[in-house]
This record gives sequence, structure tokens and C-alpha cells, in this order.
Amino acid sequence: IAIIALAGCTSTPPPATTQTSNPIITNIFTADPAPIVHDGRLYLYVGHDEATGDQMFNITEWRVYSTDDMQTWTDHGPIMKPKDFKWAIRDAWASEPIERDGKFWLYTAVEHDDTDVGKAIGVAVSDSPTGPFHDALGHALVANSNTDGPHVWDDIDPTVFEDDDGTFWLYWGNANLYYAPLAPDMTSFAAPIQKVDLTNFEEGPWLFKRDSLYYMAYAGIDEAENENEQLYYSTAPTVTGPWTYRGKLMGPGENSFTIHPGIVEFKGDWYLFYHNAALNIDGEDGAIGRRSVRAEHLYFNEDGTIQPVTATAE
Ligand code: FUB
Repeated sequence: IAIIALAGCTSTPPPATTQTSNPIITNIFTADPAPIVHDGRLYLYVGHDEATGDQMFNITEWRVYSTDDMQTWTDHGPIMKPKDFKWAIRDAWASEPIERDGKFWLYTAVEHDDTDVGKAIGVAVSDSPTGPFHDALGHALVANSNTDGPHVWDDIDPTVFEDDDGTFWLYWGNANLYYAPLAPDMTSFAAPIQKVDLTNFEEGPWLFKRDSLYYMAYAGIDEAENENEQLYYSTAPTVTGPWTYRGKLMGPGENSFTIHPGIVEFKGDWYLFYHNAALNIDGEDGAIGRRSVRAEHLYFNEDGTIQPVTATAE
């Protein structure tokens, strides 16, 4: 009775639940998937693509979805908008959350209000994986990392990872790949920012560990093969390298210049989340700024290498 009464008082409707295969979200365009597992559920963070016409990108908010079986998805709605960072003006670009001591920290890129900065990385925090998230710092965590070239897009696509010793690491970048350990407050660095070169690296790094091997999956371009981004990966014996290039993980996303990995183990299976631009919604075709998030099974060989992935409708 108490539960029914409480439910009757609530003003927000229950989240909508949908059963889907690929693409996962079919009523809006979504990009840059970031999956995490918490308490037996998989939570999927995406940017909401709202580009019109030939507009390159117009990502207006971050949203979260969750599932416990990879088939039935609950839409938890928007969790934050770029202007919730008071120093940002637009662009809910790629993000990744991580839990520490019951708090969820969301690292993400937005357009800074200082035009000399361009994209910068902010950190938001919430008590719940479904938000709402709010700015944890009041200013950018990372801006102007590129000290010998243009700043415009160098600070994007953060990936955050907890190593076995309890140290949290942030990697990020476009063209250059940067990294640094986070301090225990999660809003500052414990050591100077460093840079690492990975073969074909362009953007969208995703760091994870399986058994004793560290993996960096990322979007890259090999112009001799394709003018669009494809997924590649490197492996290392430690979180900071040395990295060995392992080749291609997945070909270009259908109809999409970009592709962006998010990899997670869930209930004993590994999954690769990514986006392409093959979805048409109510007569509006997919495009560079109208992408759709998808997932595929990921299979490892005995030596730790990953079997190439192809897009399916499952
Ligand atoms: O969604 C905007 C940008 O496109 C991301 O930051 C890149 O990874 C690419 O997906």
C-alpha cells in the first residue's frame, strides 16, 4: 500500500521501455555510445544528434538508457545539457562516466565560451547513474592541451578507467592522444599530462582491461583504405603502455564519416557499442550529424587479440 501511495504522488511518469535490436534507439538520432555496468544493469550514455540539413553536428544533450538483457531498453531521458556547465555554450560531445564511492563522474567535451579554447573537457557528478548530473568543478578540467598547434578539437572524447591499484586514468584527444592520472577528488590531475602516439589514431579512445591486458580501441583513418573513420586497437601490459598496434577492429560505419567505440563486459559477454548513420526516422535520413547507436558481440582469441566485428541487425 505504501509503495502504491508513493507511486501515486510522483509527478514524473515511469521511464519508457522499448524492445529493440540494432539500432538500439530508433525514435531519435544518437551518437558516441558509452556503456557502463552498475548493479547488474548496463547503462548506455549517448549524445542526442539533432543536426538539420548538411549541418555537421548539433548534439544538444546527453541521455541515458539502461537494460538488463541487451534487448529491453529503458529510456531515462536527458541527464544534462552543455549549458549546465556555466562556461560552455553548446555541443554535448562524447562522454564517459565512472563510479567512485557511490558517486558517478561524467567526463565529457563541450564548446568552451572562450573561442580561443574551442572544445574543452568538463566533469559532472551525480549520485545516480541516471542523473541528473551537475558541473563538479565550475571550470574546464582540460583546455588547450595542444601547446604547439591549434586548440580547436584537441580536448575531446575522454575515456576514464580505474586501474587495479585504485588509480583512475583519463585519456582523451583528437589527432593527439593525451593522458594523466586523476587525483582522488576526480576533478584534478595527480601528475602532468602526457602524450602517446598510436598507429592510425584519430579520436574516440576507449580504454579497458581484460585479464592482464590493457586495450585502447579508437577511431582512426587509414586514407589508403578508406576516407571514413574505422575502428582500430592497441594493447599494452600496463595502463600507460608501451602500446602495440593490433590492427582493425571494425570497418567504417554505414553512411557515417565517424565511428566511436564503447566496450564493456556484461553478464559474461563482451559488447562493442558504436554508431553509424544508416537509420532513417520519419523520412529524415541519417547523416554525419544524424547517427544511431548500435551494439555487437565482441569475441577474443586465446592470445587476447579481438576478432574483427561486422555490423548486424541483431
Ligand atoms: O560526436 C562528435 C564527435 O564525432 C565525437 O567527439 C567523435 O568521437 C565523433 O564521433
